[in-house]
Amino acid sequence: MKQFEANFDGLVGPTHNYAGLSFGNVASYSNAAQASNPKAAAKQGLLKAKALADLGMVQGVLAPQERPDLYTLRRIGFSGTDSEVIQKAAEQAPALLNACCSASSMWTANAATVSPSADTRDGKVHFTPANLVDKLHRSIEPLTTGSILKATFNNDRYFKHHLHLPEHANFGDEGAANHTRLCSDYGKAGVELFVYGQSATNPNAPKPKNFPARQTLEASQAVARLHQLEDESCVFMQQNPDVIDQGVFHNDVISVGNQNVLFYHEQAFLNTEAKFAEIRQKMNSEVHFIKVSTDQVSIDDAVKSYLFNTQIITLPNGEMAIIAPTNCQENPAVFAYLNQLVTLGTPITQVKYFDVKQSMQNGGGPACLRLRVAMNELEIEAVNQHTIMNDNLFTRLNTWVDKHYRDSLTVADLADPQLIIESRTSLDELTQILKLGSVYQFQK
Ligand code: SUG
Repeated sequence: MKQFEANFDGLVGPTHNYAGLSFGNVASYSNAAQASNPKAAAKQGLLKAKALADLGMVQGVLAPQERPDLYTLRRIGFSGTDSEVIQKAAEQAPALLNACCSASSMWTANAATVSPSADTRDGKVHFTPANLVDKLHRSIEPLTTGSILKATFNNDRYFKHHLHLPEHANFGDEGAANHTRLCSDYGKAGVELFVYGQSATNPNAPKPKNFPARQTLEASQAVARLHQLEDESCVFMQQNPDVIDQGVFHNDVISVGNQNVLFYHEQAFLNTEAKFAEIRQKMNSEVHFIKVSTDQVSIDDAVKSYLFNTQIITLPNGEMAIIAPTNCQENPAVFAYLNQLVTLGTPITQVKYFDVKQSMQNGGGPACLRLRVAMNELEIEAVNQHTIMNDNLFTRLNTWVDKHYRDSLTVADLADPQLIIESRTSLDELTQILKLGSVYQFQK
């Protein structure tokens, strides 16, 4: 049976804005209070997704969440009509209103951790939504994420959906951004590499000094248990706390893997050699570890360009391509490195650049915008087919964005009561296009 790795990109929601909500994420902080362009952001995302579909990849989309999140605003004591709730929050607690308006569900690498059926004991594809407890604006995502995943992967025979982990810092979980699957072939059992920022229950373990470590070892272990993974096919590796303190808030800002390739910066991890030996032993087949040294690309350049927040994809002809943000072209050291990389004789033979600057300005590159789901043909057939990208869906989604999205949004605009009406109208239409059913129901 044929095996694929599908990418499910998050559609950018109509409230995409720059509110500086993510301490430790350099781009989010440095672009705070700039005007955003939700329409351009959504279209940049659609172009990338469509280009991957045109390359012969299985490409899907995941719906955004309803924002402003009136359910949360009411839960924390703002009452009255919808517009009164928004007005009171804007006057009394603007920071809380901002947190309830973020379109951050677009970064679907943080939606969930996914284990393909080839790795799990019950032979199902497992999904655990990330609890995202480290950031208030993201901690309100997981319940709706779970609904959207169930409506997209809506077949109990093939897909197993778990509840997100307990909402406590000990179980801080950021999903697939800290999870990489290495394998010889998508359909064969692989090694699931969980990269964590800190161990919550060991006070003596290394941890960053300035910025938060969003992923704990305990969360990664819990996900591995839930997903019925064998110990012999899991590796738990710690991120280097020094790079977290330089703005590497997720592992996918400093390393990325695909099949038998792990592309990483030499400063990415702790105990690198010992852990790579464990990966080699558990893989039992060849692994290409492609190391980028500090001399070639500094951590600062890696964080600014998002060299490692690229997608490595296997094209239908078996070659691998890197899907990079145009920011990599604009950074001389990174561009020189990528030009050289494709000549080194590794499986990576080409680089394709995409402008995703609207997302990049909030710290989200190409890899943040997608959730990877390796599936066989039967599993792909069991996915909600209305979410799969093709010419027709691309046209419909572009028309939908043109109709509903603004081309400028400032933080001050978040107090506009019209925004929730626009958001609901657009999402009502989207749920019909994607045939999702009532995924936002509990938020009402
Ligand atoms: O969680 N930015 C997101 C970016 C997530 C990137 N994801 C991965 N690396 N996989 C975050 O920090 C910024 C929102 C704001 O400031 O308005 C934000 O949430």
